[in-house]
Amino acid sequence: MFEQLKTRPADSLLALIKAFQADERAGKIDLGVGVYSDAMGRTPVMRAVKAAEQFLLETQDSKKYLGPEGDLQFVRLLQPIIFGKSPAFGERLVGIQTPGGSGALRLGAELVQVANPLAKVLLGTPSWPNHAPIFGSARLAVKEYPFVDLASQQVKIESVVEALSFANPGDVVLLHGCCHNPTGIDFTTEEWRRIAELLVAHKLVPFIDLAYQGLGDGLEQDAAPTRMILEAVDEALIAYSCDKNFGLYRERVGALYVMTRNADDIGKAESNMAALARVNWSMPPDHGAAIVRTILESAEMSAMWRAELEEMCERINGNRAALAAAAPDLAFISRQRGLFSNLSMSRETAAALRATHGIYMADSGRMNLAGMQPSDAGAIVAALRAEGCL
Ligand code: PLP
Ligand code: TYF
Repeated sequence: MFEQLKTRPADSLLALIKAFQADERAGKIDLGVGVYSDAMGRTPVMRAVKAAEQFLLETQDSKKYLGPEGDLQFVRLLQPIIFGKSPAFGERLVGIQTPGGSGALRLGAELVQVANPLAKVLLGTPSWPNHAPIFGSARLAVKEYPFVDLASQQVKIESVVEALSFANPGDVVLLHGCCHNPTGIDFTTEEWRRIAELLVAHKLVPFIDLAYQGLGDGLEQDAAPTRMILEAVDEALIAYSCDKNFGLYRERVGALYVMTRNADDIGKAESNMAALARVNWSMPPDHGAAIVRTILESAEMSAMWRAELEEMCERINGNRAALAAAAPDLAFISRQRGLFSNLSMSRETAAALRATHGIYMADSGRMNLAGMQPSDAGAIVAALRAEGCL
């Protein structure tokens, strides 16, 4: 039967990892896949993670099954970090541990499909390349609309307003909670307010993807739009990832939270989330979530984590400032947040930046600002000039 299969293209972002490794030039710069690297160019295991792993090694006395919900203490301890202390949505919120933010997106998509198979998912483009395939493979119709104009690096707010205004009640709106991937362009507070009003007016359900909390302006600031949206609407989904802000990428740590209209619906949502987890992965992998739980249970380890996350955030914003200072045309980079900015360029130009200059960014022109050093800014700007991008 396998002869029936058609060969499919590799994920182009993940393919960049191999291409970069294979390049033997000394001055090569990796602005490809979205992982953080430090001033030494390493993606270290965070200090608090090492401490928690040590603690788990010494104290964990069983690896018996936890169940499809995973580590519920992990899910509970993340809640104040994401949602704050407001009791407003407390009893209408239920969460489940998932394999990464990707697992949360998939589970949330399937939950929507079960609850309302006719719901369309509105997706602003460009977006993370996995968004549309995840919703599509959960058998939901995806409706894309232009979100950003890369040439001007501006949100197309009228396009967003139009997309939401013409949506049907019950349609789902995918929103990046902070640190938009791939553009680094987040809505202003004013734009978020307008979106909240449209969600309410047209009875739309926000599905917030929060994969980079703490890597934009800090934990609290990065959560503010999510909290504001949740205050405004009746129902919502939140796909959360700890893979970037705890540096746990390959451990696959995330959670899906669902906010229901009233406390009566909580049990229904909870039982469906567990049932969908069972048919997808039965139970999520434990180790990464146990690390995060251990950190959040300890005041000392939490403080270590927060301090290192702040260092990471400052380093990224320092790299942004260095690029902006090296070229006036790149001033917008210092106003954008998170790991990414997306320059407007052709695939050929991105390929030339790799081949001629050893500067690896996605074919789309997306660059990972966490992959450079401030001292690389001059070389990056020179290469962009040589290829006619500036
Ligand atoms: N959502 C966005 C916007 C992302 O960039 C990523 C990155 O991988 C994810 C979700 C998924 O995160 P995870 O690696 O936890 O599955
Ligand atoms: O956008 C990125 O680079 C990260 C990592 O299929 C990633 O989100 C990229 C592609 C993919 C999974 C993770």
